[in-house]
Amino acid sequence: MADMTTLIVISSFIMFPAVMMAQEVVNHGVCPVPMNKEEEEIIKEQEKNREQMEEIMREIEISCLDECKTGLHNCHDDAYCTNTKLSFTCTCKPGYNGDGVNCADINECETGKHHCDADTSACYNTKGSFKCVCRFGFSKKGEHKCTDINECETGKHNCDNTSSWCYNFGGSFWCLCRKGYSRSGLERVCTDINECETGKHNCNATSSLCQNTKGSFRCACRKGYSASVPEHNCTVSSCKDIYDTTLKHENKAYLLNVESKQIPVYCHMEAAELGACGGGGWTLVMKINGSKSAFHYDSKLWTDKKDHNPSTGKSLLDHQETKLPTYWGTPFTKICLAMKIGHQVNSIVVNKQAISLHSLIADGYYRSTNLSRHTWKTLIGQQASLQRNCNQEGFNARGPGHHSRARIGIIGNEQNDCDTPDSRIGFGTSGYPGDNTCGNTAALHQPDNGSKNIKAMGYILVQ
Ligand SMILES: *[C@@H]1O[C@H](CO)[C@@H](O)[C@H](O)[C@H]1NC(C)=O
Ligand SMILES: *[C@@H]1O[C@H](CO)[C@@H](O)[C@H](O)[C@H]1NC(C)=O
Ligand SMILES: *[C@@H]1O[C@H](CO)[C@@H](O)[C@H](O)[C@H]1NC(C)=O
Ligand SMILES: *[C@@H]1O[C@H](CO)[C@@H](O)[C@H](O)[C@H]1NC(C)=O
Ligand SMILES: *[C@@H]1O[C@H](CO)[C@@H](O)[C@H](O)[C@H]1NC(C)=O
Ligand SMILES: *[C@@H]1O[C@H](CO)[C@@H](O)[C@H](O)[C@H]1NC(C)=O
Ligand SMILES: [Ca+2]
Ligand SMILES: [Ca+2]
Repeated sequence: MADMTTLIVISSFIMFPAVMMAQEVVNHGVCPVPMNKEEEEIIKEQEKNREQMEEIMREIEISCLDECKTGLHNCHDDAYCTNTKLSFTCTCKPGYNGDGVNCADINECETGKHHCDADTSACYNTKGSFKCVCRFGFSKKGEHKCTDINECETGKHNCDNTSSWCYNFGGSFWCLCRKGYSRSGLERVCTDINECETGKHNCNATSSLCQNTKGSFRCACRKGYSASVPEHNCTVSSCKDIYDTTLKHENKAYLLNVESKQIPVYCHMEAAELGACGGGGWTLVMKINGSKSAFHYDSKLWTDKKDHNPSTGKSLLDHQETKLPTYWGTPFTKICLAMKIGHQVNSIVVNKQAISLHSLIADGYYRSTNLSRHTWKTLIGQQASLQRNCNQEGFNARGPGHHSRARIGIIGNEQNDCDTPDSRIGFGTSGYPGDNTCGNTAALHQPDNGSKNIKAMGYILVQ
């Protein structure tokens, strides 16, 4: 609305000729819009008619005066001024309340007219608006939205990876203790649980000793016990283990832990029946009938890891053949080789250390022993007969061809080489001459005690 001052200024202009006045109006900037030609013409024509001119001027004044631009309005600083034909209007800007002359900031935070998600942000009132300020642990996403910061994925966490793992949640994260670690009280860090001290272990005190480790513990086997798989319980895995850990030494089958399986195996504890090998805890590996072909030199039984009649491995000096998992699963430092011919049992000891008997034989490579032909002959007794030369003894003893061979034993030849051996004493034998798989064979090519084909029951044990 035009005020009094404006009206006084305007009325003084009316005294001047229209052209001049129009110029004045422009110069003074009262009406920034210059009059158009049509209006000038009208004013010229009507110059002499004061009444009419005043009328026209009033029209011009009204139409050209923009109170909003001239500042001749009383709208509030926080209002929009809108020029109208006869006047102007004041409208409070968005975010303000009032009639336009008086405008007051709306506190959206208090009135609840905001879009801030209370879970992730806080409303902050500003002049004319408001802000959603992200809560701790949240980051801005869009104008009014905040989302959780995944500290675990972005690596902005300080969880120790060994003892804990990062768990993300809205607004923060937490280091959850891994298995084997715990938090004492309100501590942030996870520390190793000493299972051995707290008694939270399952080590069998008889066979093992608890040892604390970071994040876990282990049961270290005591002397005489072993675990074929590290995390398994310590058990007796050989007859020697049992011999060393028990007072009563009975020759019979015991449960042994072989290749992590519990199997009954005959243990030779006391020095009865077996001759030179004596006692001390011999573990049965094989029983071979020299009349049968199962343990022929070329049989897979020497190279594979499959048992053969394992149920008959619970006794010793009988006539049933067997091959037990102890062939590939039992380490030893010595081998007992025994042969039974009729009622006579003879045995010899081979001092040889290996992770298994299988490891000495299965690959087919010759491995020597150093017992002497005389010692090998004691397995047979007075009847033993061998040619005088070659004398190759040990594991996988054989010539280049299909003459006498022995998986464990000695081969002889009449020539001074090992090309065509025609005699042998041993286990897992075959080739010219004869058909036995365990015992003594000698062809009539200058053997030292005549031609022989002695088929024995053979027994192989390890300790
Ligand atoms: C954290 O430890 C786990 C096993 O506990 C492992 O698989 C992972 O690679 C480790 N991560 C880092 C970053 O070291
Ligand atoms: C602990 O080991 C010994 C020897 O192997 C065994 O005789 C005993 O039964 C075991 N005790 C338990 C609770 O398993
Ligand atoms: C070890 O022995 C304990 C009892 O002494 C038994 O509870 C546990 O299952 C055994 N663990 C294994 C792997 O054999
Ligand atoms: C070995 O097997 C043969 C053939 O089956 C049998 O006749 C013989 O009695 C067995 N030998 C012994 C010592 O048991
Ligand atoms: C075998 O024993 C003899 C003496 O008994 C020794 O001279 C020889 O070096 C030994 N050979 C091996 C391979 O041990
Ligand atoms: C040869 O064998 C016979 C039986 O055939 C035996 O009586 C004798 O003692 C043996 N001789 C030798 C030198 O081994
Ligand atoms: Ca988070
Ligand atoms: Ca621990």
